[in-house]
Amino acid sequence: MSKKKYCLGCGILLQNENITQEGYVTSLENNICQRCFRMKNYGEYQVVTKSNEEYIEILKTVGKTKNLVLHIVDLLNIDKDIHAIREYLPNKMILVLNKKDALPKSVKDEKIIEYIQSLDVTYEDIIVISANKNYNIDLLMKKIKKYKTSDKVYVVGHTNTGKSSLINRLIKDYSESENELTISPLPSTTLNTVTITLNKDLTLIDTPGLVDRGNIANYVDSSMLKKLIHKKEMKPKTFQIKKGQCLVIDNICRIDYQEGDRNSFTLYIPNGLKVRKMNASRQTIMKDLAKTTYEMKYREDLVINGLGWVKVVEKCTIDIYIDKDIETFTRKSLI
Ligand SMILES: Nc1nc2c(ncn2[C@@H]2O[C@H](COP(=O)(O)OP(=O)(O)OP(=O)(O)O)[C@@H](O)[C@H]2O)c(=O)[nH]1
Ligand SMILES: [Mg+2]
Repeated sequence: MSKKKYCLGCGILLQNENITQEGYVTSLENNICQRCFRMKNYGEYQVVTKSNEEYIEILKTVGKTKNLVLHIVDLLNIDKDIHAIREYLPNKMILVLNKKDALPKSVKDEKIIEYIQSLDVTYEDIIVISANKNYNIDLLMKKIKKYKTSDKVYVVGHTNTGKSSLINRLIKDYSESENELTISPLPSTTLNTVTITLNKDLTLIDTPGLVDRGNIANYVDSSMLKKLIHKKEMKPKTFQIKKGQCLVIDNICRIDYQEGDRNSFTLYIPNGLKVRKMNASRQTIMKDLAKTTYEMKYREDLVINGLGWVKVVEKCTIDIYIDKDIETFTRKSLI
């Protein structure tokens, strides 16, 4: 019997028997599956729905090792429950806050770290990086060397936080390897653990990531998905708003200002999305959207999972109309 072979892009077991199943290749000579091939070469994305039970099993296995773990968090989408992953892992961990390039340049790393520390997290260290723009990668490498307990280091986090992008960056900067993991704007790109040997002292293990059902990326078509990508520094949009007015973000959601004094709303969302301010009475309710009411306190963000957030300065009451599957929540202002 031939030896099992796994996709070098996403970790799935390769097979040449069923074209509709994950891991399909026309020939077992190939090193990457057809799905990865299409994503890498044509930017054609194919959604795969993963269950979290599988990922939790992976985390438990990681938890049994004494190896260092990098917990990758997307700064544009800080997990509502940042502690969830930590609960499975007694390991030494570094919290890696990724995608700094997309935040306004005026936001200082120290401020972000202070904010995260106020959430009562316990890590050996916290670092702000950009995998795409190569920011703080050398410093991260120093920290990895400082805290690693063996040559193996695991990379975990929610889906889409940039785990594979970070590993690709480390491959480019610190190894001779030509290997490249598959990355995409869709959640669940990586399907299984993938082991990458950077050098004789360091092997990184990529993992698929915890699925966030409430993330907008699960519910939009590929043209909108492309609009949600942050290629450059975000340009926040500020609106002065009063009772009876509303903001409409593309065809995604509508936020009504129900109660409160004159206020200022700043939107931290991808640059390509259109925002219109109008009178709520003139705007018919967008079809099939669910309404949620929030009592905003002084300086809070209304977060739309996977899209961004609205910073609200004064306390007020707002209604948001959005697809019922997309999660929204409030937090104290990040910026
Ligand atoms: N702006 C910005 N985008 C990034 C950065 N790192 C990753 N991304 C983007 O984030 C998206 C997800 O990247 P991946 O590397 O596939 O994320 P992942 O955590 O491996 O995702 P899964 O395998 O699905 O769990 C892609 O669109 C990346 O281009 C970064 O430093 N800055
Ligand atoms: Mg990945």
